[in-house]
Amino acid sequence: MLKIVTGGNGLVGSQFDATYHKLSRNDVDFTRRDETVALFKKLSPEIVIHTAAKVGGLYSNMQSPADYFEQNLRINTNVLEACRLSGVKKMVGFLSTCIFPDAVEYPLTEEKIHLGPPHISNYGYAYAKRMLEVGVQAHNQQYGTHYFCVIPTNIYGINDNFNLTEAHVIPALIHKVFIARENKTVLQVPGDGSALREFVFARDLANIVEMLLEKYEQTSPLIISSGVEISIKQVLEMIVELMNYHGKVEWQTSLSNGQHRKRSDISKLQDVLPGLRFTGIYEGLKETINWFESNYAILRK
Ligand code: GFB
Repeated sequence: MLKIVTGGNGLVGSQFDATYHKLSRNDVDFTRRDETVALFKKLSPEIVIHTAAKVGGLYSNMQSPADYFEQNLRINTNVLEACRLSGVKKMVGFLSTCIFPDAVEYPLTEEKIHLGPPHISNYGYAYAKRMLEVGVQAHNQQYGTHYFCVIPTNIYGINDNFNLTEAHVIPALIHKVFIARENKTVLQVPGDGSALREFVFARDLANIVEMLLEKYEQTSPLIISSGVEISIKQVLEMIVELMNYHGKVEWQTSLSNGQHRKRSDISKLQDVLPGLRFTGIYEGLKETINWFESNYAILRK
């Protein structure tokens, strides 16, 4: 039974083991319909874990909303159609808790996705991802497929993109602390650190997706989070401690904090997979930082 992972070299895709056939940019351009459909017809997979996307942190999303909208819409439309045309039995799509409405009653639950416009900082990405969820439900209804989406909170881990301008907060801060420590310069951090986030370690997310492929019989989306909310300031303090940085920290408070919080309700996930355990943030940061320091020469930065 062929199981493929799109985005096979990415933060989430790279966590799956060698029993999966990994597809990356070197194999196919998912923004091109003809290439995508032809490849899926050739491989005819039974299961598709679709992680490929144009992703980035808050500031990259604010910079280029059209790129995030256009590329993700193309990728998801092509992969959905290619799955249908090649008879894929099960497909898991990836949304994100940042696609929820900005004005919303917390905690976030799966039913609230479309109850209002997303936060202004990432509406391009958010609407494109919402259309993946719509596309999944429409395919299930019209073609009797069994596709579903997971909705992770902020993901971090080894093999992330550590590019200073495109990256999400944890890889960006790890890289910034590294540079400040090595060059003995002041650590400049955008925002004021007050924003709250829930984080999920990429390896935990991959393990949960595999369990869901076995156990989850429905097609409604599922929020995946550790359920632990933490401030950006607290995350920075752990990274600074773990990386032995003793220099000055300067908050660039003129820069946006993005969404203040994305407090999520994980009861649906807990019903499907009772007793789930997550890697704690301190442990996860330690593993990510160790990997970063030993792979600095070859990692995406
Ligand atoms: O991971 P992040 O960029 O995305 O986190 P979001 C942004 C938060 O971290 C803001 C603070 O409160 C920033 O002020 N922060 C501090 C930093 N230093 C940095 C830094 O050096 N880089 C970055 N990027 N942030 C994203 C969405 O929202 O969530 C994406 O825009 C995606 O579409 C992602 O869905 C999961 O959590 O704010």
